[in-house]
Amino acid sequence: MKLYEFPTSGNCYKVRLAFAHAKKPYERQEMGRNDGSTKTPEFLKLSPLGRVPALEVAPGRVLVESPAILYYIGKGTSLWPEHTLEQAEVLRWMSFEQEIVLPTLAIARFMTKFLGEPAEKAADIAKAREGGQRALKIMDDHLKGRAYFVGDKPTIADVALFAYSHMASEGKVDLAPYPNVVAWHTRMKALPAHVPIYE
Ligand SMILES: N[C@@H](CCC(=O)N[C@@H](CS)C(=O)NCC(=O)O)C(=O)O
Repeated sequence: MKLYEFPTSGNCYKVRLAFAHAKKPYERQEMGRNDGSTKTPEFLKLSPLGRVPALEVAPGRVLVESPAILYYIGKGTSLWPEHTLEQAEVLRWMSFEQEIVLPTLAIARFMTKFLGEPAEKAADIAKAREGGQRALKIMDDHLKGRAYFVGDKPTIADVALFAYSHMASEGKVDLAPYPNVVAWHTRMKALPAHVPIYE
């Protein structure tokens, strides 16, 4: 399988982390963030929005959207729970990640780290940081008394939520008010299969 990616993208990191936990082989194809390589007619055939991650699972068969990719990698491993209710709970947290975490923590990080906090984006950045704090509070409350988001083992929900939350400080969102999230980050990093985003 071939992963088209930006190495510093949290969405692409989720896929590498899932592959590491699932112990499945894959190859990496780095795309440029600013060279137009994700907007060529050839790449748009693979990923119609011109986005990464995109995972070529077989010649001509490409998956986009990280939740779908994580499901494809995780099914058949302990990353995807056995019981329907737990599967539904994993989907709940993956929807939360897409709808609540990406527009806040991921955008705060992108505008801070990659755009250098442009003055004209100050209001958007402040909104993204505030939204990130709300997302982290919900995660922190849920993690009280729990080791992982669903059940007692890491699932693709943990993989998805770990990516941008553990980099919150890169968007200047302080993690100190969220001790259960910080403890869960420590737990995730201590798992034998863990890989960091920056190698
Ligand atoms: N919902 C998608 C979001 C993917 C996404 O936003 N990818 C970014 C990199 S993190 C991208 O390719 N941006 C380039 C663009 O939108 O032109 C997912 O979870 O995979």
